[in-house]
Amino acid sequence: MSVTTVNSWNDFDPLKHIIIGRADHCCIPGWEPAIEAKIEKNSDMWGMWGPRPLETVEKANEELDYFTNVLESRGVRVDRPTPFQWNQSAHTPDFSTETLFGCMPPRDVLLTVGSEILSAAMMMRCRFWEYLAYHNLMQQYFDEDPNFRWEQAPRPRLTDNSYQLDYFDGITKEDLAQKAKECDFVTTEHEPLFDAADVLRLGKDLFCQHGLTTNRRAMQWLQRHFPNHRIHSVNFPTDPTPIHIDATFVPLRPGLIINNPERALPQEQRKIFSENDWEIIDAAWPAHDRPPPLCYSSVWLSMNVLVLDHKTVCVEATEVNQMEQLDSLGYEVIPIPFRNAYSFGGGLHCATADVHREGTCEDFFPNQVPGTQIQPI
Ligand code: DAV
Repeated sequence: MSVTTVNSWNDFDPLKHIIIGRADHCCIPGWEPAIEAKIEKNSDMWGMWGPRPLETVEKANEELDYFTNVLESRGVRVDRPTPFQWNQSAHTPDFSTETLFGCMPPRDVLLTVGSEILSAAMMMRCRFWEYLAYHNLMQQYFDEDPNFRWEQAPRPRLTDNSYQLDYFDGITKEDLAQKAKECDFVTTEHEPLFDAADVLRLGKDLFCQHGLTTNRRAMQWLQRHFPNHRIHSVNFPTDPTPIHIDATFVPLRPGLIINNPERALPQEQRKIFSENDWEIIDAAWPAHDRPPPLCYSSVWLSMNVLVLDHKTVCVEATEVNQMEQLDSLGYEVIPIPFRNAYSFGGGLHCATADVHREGTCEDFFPNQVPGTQIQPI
């Protein structure tokens, strides 16, 4: 047995090894194309860029460390990335950014599929170099696990061609909602772009959220890259700025998914689930009516839970409604204080990336139905 095994096919089989992010030196990004999708013009972060206030970094790190300790006390191996000084400008031949972002939400960057960890082709310029914070860990896994596949999606160029630069000009809430319904997003189809957190892994089937962080071209790339998997495109038309699937559509165990009631999966896309006896239920309502200060995400981080096995789940400690729902579904619920960490890019699922869960690549959807699957081109 090697010291390290990279192997994870879904988000619910018994967890053995995981990466938890760090808040050190995290920055609020300056203007770049599409930033309005993450930082709305009326948000407390608009126009404010550079290092986040030190006391908020310290509080977030305390919560991330506590989360680490809880998982370790349950026998899970936890690794942490190596933060950079994110408050520095960066350049490629195609673009420059004033600051980088951070390495709090590893889930956005690292996609684990079986024995492979793939760093994603992310659409934000300030996140272009973020994968380097995980380089030491990847090198270590490569040295320790002879089966580990250390992979990288094509590095995007992120020129102005990758964005509709006038997308947010004078846009109203209604326009934005309409555009989202039509899958007209601020990012274009110029090159494959995806965040790993848009990919829901269910064994042989990978369900990708089509939104502003993941385009169709990326799904075609993923279909060619994973020829033994079926890549599906799903979208949630009532979400005006679809960023990551893990506060929208969250699997709890084989056969059960919670769906954000404000972002329902359309009927025609539900078929593949119902035809294979998967139940989709509404997630509980968030306990808060607004996110914490300087936060990119919505109140729906309430459902961004980390499942440890089919009977155990970590939930943010103040999300009483979500805890109650999971309790009534038969889970042992472990409360984890995480509101301060939310601001840095997400909840308990975002803040982690799988390295090893027990289990194999199961075929949960033997009855394929037309509608969602990406056709190879
Ligand atoms: O609802 O703001 C957050 C997902 C972060 N990974 C939301 C999506």
